[in-house]
Amino acid sequence: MIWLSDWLCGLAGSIHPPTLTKPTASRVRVAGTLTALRATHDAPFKPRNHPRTDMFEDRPDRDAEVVLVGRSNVGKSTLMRELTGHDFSTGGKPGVTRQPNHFDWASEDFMFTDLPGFGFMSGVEEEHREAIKTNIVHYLEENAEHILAGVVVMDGKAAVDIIDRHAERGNVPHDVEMFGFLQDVGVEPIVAVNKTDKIDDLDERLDEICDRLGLYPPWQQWSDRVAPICAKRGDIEALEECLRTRFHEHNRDDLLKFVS
Ligand SMILES: Nc1nc2c(ncn2[C@@H]2O[C@H](COP(=O)(O)OP(=O)(O)OP(=O)(O)O)[C@@H](O)[C@H]2O)c(=O)[nH]1
Ligand SMILES: [Mg+2]
Repeated sequence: MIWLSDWLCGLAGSIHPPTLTKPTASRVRVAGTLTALRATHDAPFKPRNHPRTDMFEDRPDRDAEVVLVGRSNVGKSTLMRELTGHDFSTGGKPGVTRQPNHFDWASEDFMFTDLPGFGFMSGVEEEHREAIKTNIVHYLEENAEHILAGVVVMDGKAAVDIIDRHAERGNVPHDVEMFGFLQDVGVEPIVAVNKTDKIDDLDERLDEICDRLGLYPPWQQWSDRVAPICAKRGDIEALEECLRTRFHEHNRDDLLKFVS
């Protein structure tokens, strides 16, 4: 079980005994220095891409949303590109996305959101990273009722080692924490295991990831919420299938066209 207080406490929150009291925390605003690219309008459904300066006030008023979350540099913005057909800033160093990239359609009450990464970011002070993380938490919490899917993107090559390293130090690993946090705010997570091109034994790795998240292996049992993808090569079919299932469960078959 993951707690907001833990999440707000440190880079990888310490393990605390469960509490039934939902902690409160003051909202921290981030002064944005980077803005999203404005996309050209050449895709179906009249897409609109908003430059962002604030994680809350500039959120488009959309009733349904799919959110991409995860550590920095795992490939969220690359995946966003594949989902929307439009370019977003990506990079070899963590911390490229500092403000949410929203992508919506003028005629549709739906959007994809690519959130800034958390964890290590090159050239970013810890205080600022904490502020970004706090904003992410509040964004998810405040918009949970609109979020049909919280896609936790992981670097399939590195995730298990990072999780185990944090756990050995007695900390709650970020990915595990985010997975539980989404569940706590009522958003069932989907795990997109990215960079599969760098993984030798994919089944073994997916089983390990499931194990760390408390999903009893084999991973195939969780194919409605664990999706191996390679965003860089445009191989995101497993995730799109998970999203189609999720939309259907939410009686939103009208959104299937966005993931097919
Ligand atoms: N090998 C491989 N690299 C990938 C894949 N997807 C993304 N990358 C690379 O991973 C790096 C980070 O990608 P981004 O999309 O910027 O990652 P991000 O999660 O948005 O990063 P932040 O904005 O810093 O949180 C880039 O160099 C991408 O080209 C993939 O499927 N395989
Ligand atoms: Mg990004």
